Amino acid sequence: PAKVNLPDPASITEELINKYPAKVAKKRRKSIVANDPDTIPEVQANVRTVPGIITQRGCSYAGCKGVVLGPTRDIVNIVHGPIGCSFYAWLTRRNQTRPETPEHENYITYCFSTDMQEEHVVFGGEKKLKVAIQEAYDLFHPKAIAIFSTCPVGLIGDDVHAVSREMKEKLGDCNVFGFSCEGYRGVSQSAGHHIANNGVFKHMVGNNNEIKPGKFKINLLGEYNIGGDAFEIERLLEKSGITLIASFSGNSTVGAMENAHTADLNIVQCHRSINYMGDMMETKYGIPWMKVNFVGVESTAKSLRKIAEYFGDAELKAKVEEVIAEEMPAVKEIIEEIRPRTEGKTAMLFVGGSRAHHYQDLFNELGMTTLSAGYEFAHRDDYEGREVLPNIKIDADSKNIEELKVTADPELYNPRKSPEEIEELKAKGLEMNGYTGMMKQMVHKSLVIDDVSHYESEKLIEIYKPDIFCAGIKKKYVVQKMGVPLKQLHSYDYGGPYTGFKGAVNFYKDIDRMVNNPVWKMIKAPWEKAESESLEASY
Ligand code: ICE
Repeated sequence: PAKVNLPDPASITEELINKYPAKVAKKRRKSIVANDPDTIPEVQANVRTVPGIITQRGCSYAGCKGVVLGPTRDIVNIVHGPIGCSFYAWLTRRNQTRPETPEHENYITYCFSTDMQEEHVVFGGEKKLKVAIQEAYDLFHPKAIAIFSTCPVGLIGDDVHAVSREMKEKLGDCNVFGFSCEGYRGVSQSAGHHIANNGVFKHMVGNNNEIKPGKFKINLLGEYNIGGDAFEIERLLEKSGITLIASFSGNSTVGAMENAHTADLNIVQCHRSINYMGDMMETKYGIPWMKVNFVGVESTAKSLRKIAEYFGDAELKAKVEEVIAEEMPAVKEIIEEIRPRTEGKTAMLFVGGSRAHHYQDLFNELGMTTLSAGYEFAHRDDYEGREVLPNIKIDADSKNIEELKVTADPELYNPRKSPEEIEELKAKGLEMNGYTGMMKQMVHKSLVIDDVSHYESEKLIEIYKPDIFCAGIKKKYVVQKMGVPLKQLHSYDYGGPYTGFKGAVNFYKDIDRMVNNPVWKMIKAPWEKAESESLEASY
């Protein structure tokens, strides 16, 4: 990264919190830390947001239905709850999918809800849910129907699991399963990820034992195909001769997930939402997992090499090198053209539980420095890059993995690598089940902030005046009115893909256009306006 002279983080922290009441300031201070990549400090994360502070977080239902299950095209996802919960989650995540033919099932464009009314909240909604499942089945005859509980469902005690079991039995050829992912569970969507993983693992993985052809078989965990990201990764895997058994869950199907236990390696792209699945598959089936990152060209090349290293096959290694050598020149050409215009510029990233870290690689490639970054709902290990025991228990099924170890069926457990082989791979620098973490990649004195509040982000912009701010729709227009372009790193603002080699080129071009657009200098931030300038006068 370029050398920048960062202001003193301690005084900035004070400026960010000095307007808060003492108790709030005390709590927020623990989530705002000055980075030291050599001696990584502790960051408070995954704790309840202080009421009254405007957070960017979502809820458990969003994490379960929207994030993990939503991208699978042939599951009918029925939301049990008032219509708003479903309507406002309808296609907003830009997860794309590509059915084999136009006739193949694709329910992603639909919005299924039980449309719960006051009457159902008072007298119970199970009957209505059964009718909805029957109706969806009669209309579509899907392979699977998943039920998602919204807040009122938990409050009134509708048993979505019992209804699912009953309907599964009744329908016979349709897998029906439910999730207790009421929005209020846990402190953010992170709890919903875990609930989703447990359910997908329990109800889907292992249902289809068919052995697919392929020498190097993997699953791609935590790639949800936003803006077509998964398409680019699929292209690179295929070109390298690596067989993708299942994706969880971008551009994926029920059939693929049911067959996932036949793969020999799990690679994990999103480091927050799905590591549970990696752990469970390793415990029950003996499939090792490792983190990868297909955001950034250096990381993409490294990830492909990691997969080749895991399989240890000379031919695969050669093929991967060939692919990298073939793809790189086009990227180099663009970066050489763009970098002189982006070099030395600065960025801030406040996104989700994984991307605020991964996208720093692309900014580094553009010669840009990240001044401040943070996640909305990640856990301490995602920041600190080391094992951290949970400082707060949030997951309904957090015992799951331990239980699984006890009940793992020895008949199913087939370790793909012996413990000695795993140790050997680790010695070679392969981070099996490793901890990554954004902080060791960030510059000294940069500010790391968990669950940044709206007020804090406005202050940050005022103090640092970054060249670009990365967050989501909730911040976009506020930030842009301050004269700073905002790149949405959830939905990509209609752009993407940004993964792999082709995606990196898309990202470089988009960022170049944004940080070098003169229009931003024409907007005056509120604090730049003269006292006398009235609001009307600026329009
Ligand atoms: Fe993982 Mo928005 Fe995806 Fe991450 Fe996760 Fe969410 Fe997407 Fe964001 C996601 S699964 S929906 S990479 S919940 S963009 S953690 S917040 S950074």
